[in-house]
Amino acid sequence: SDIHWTYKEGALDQMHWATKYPACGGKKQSPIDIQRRNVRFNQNMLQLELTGYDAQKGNFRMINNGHTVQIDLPPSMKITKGLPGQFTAVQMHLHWGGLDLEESGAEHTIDGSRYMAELHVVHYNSDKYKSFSEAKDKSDGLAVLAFVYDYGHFENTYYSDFISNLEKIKYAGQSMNISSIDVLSMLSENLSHFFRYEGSLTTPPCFESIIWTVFDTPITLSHNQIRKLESTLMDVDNKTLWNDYRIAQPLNDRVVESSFM
Ligand code: 1SD
Ligand code: ZN
Repeated sequence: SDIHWTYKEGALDQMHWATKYPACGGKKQSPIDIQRRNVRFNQNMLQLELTGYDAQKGNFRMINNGHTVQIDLPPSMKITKGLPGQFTAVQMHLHWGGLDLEESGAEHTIDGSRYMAELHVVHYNSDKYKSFSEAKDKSDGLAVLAFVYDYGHFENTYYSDFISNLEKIKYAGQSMNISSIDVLSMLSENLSHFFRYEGSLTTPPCFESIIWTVFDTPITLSHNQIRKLESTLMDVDNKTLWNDYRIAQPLNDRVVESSFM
């Protein structure tokens, strides 16, 4: 069938993903609720080394794919230390909530509370696999860096271009090229405090292939910036694209580790 998956509406909403995508019913799914009192501090956990994350010039595609806004990243961006092997960046995208309902839209929750939005920087294991598509369904295939967003008092000027570009890719399928990107500046300031666990893609087909690193320090955006993120893009049905997050999945027998006490 060509019924399209959705978050909340229609026949294939998130409660029913597993009927078409069996992995979505697995035991190591994402996102999860991170419970601080249950995480295990791992003092041997290595800090991440991010190479090529600073300002890059080139031609990068920014696309409204109907589920999110995605920026394709250059292969010169890599995680060179801190994970089992080298992981090469592929793309980054966001998940957010809804303006009307004032609903928050991060995917990972922390002690049950949900931040406004969440950034995912997706990488594949380039030591073992030739491409993202080869890696995406392998248990050691992918690594995602996740950052939550919170309200701040000031405009985050590292997001100004990104936010104003949303207008230009309003409709599902639209894309544009951007000529520079500075991902490092778009992350949180504290990269040393994070949680780590093994999980899955948070969208169908939900492959259990991701080493998740969820940072503790939120990135802040102004109210205006968050409002624009929540209200500018349209989905495939030409409705406002919002609340594109999956609810927390059972932890089952997994343990979440932390890099800090
Ligand atoms: O939602 C994304 C999806 O768009 C795609 O990027 C996938 C990687 O193939 O990853 C998921 S997520 O788990 O990074 N949300
Ligand atoms: Zn995502």
